[in-house]
Amino acid sequence: MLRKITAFLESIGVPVRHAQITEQTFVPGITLDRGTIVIDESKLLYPGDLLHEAGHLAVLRPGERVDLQGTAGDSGAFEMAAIGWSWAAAQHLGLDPAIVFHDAGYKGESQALLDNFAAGRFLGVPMLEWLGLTTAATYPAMTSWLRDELGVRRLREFWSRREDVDWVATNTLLCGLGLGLRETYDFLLQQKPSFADFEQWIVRQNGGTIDAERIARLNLALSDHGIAGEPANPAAEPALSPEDLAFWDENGYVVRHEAISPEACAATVRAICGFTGADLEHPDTWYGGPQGHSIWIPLFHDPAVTANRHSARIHRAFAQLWDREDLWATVDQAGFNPPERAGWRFPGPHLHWDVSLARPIPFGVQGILYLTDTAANQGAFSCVPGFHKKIDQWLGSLPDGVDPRQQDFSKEAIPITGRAGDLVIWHHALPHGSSPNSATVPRFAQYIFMRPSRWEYRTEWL
Ligand SMILES: O=C(O)CCC(=O)C(=O)O
Ligand SMILES: [Fe+2]
Repeated sequence: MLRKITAFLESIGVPVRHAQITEQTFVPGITLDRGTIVIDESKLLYPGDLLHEAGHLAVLRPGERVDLQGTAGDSGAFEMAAIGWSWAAAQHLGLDPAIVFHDAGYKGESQALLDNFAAGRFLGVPMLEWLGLTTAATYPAMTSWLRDELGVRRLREFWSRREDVDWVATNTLLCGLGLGLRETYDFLLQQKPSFADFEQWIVRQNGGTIDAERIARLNLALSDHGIAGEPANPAAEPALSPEDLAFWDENGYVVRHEAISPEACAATVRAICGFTGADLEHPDTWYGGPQGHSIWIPLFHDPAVTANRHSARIHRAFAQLWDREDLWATVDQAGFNPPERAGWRFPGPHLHWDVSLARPIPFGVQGILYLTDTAANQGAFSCVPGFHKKIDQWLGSLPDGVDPRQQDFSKEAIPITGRAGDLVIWHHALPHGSSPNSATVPRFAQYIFMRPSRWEYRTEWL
């Protein structure tokens, strides 16, 4: 039985070591040393105690487990969680629960505990559920035997990709964790990390910490009923005027001037130059950076780009368009579109849609933040104004077999000029793209938009 228990503990990632224990221990023959369970078989009286101690370890975060020395202690809620955990472990191993809840322990309450569990009154389950280890509906089956570092709902399913996490929830999950889609899939596919390594990578991408309040909001957003996002800032002034909103309705795009400060623009330009190796004084350095022949710059976590995603004005502008405050900022790339020259032609994106053309097209927005003044011929963002109003009807009028994505909108598209710090927001039903830069300086940009936790999405891609 001892072998069975220790093999189980090792299989779930609780380290076990056999050694002579000379000091006095709280539980006979068992002590904890930096998160490892140390067993002295000559002194061990109740092998079931191993499951209780392991239960205490299991309900702590990995970083907290290694702090444990001697005994796990027995603070109320965690004691209940450890009890619920050890009962589930006994069931899982096919052991008589009386081996765990033995007469010598539990201050004489072991029989009462056994009676409760036998009658289906499962103790400690709300706590285990809160820790993400099981659900009330499936207990004593456990979703996971060890508590995660971050405790984010659905993260384990997303990591294992054995269970389906739908596209909308995936986006909310990654936005909430401050992660870009591409970098996350690249990391998972290329590194094939353990779950613990994945969590550590997430924390590193966030500069070493993710605040607990953000995790709590994200967990609510990912629950069946939650819709939490970034909190509203009631003090923030409206970002778009009634005229702006009327313009938006009519044209399907709008420019929010001074969405970020000149200092924030300058810091972001510096970050992009740092990444690409571009020196504004020397045009030869504008080409051949690590981004290759592309205007997309995979710069996701520089402090300057992160700060822009938390701009209150940007949040307000999107909140007005969505008519709700609980939004998450996408973690998207930056942009660097240098002037065309021999050997370097504008690589696109030409006019396109990023949304499925299955009708009706749901509401959705996208955005680009200009970091320097952007003239019409400087690779400006371009779009077909007002197309959001007619797209459904236009799609319906196309003869069978005609691909809407192959139609030429170049005559109807207009370049949207702007100053440094301007945010251009457009309805995703507008054909849009960047454009060739025939000016003498590059266009610097950051792609940013915000969405609620849930949004309407067509699974069929047309
Ligand atoms: O870079 C641009 O101006 C357009 C980018 C674009 O197509 C997009 O962000 O979806
Ligand atoms: Fe696009």
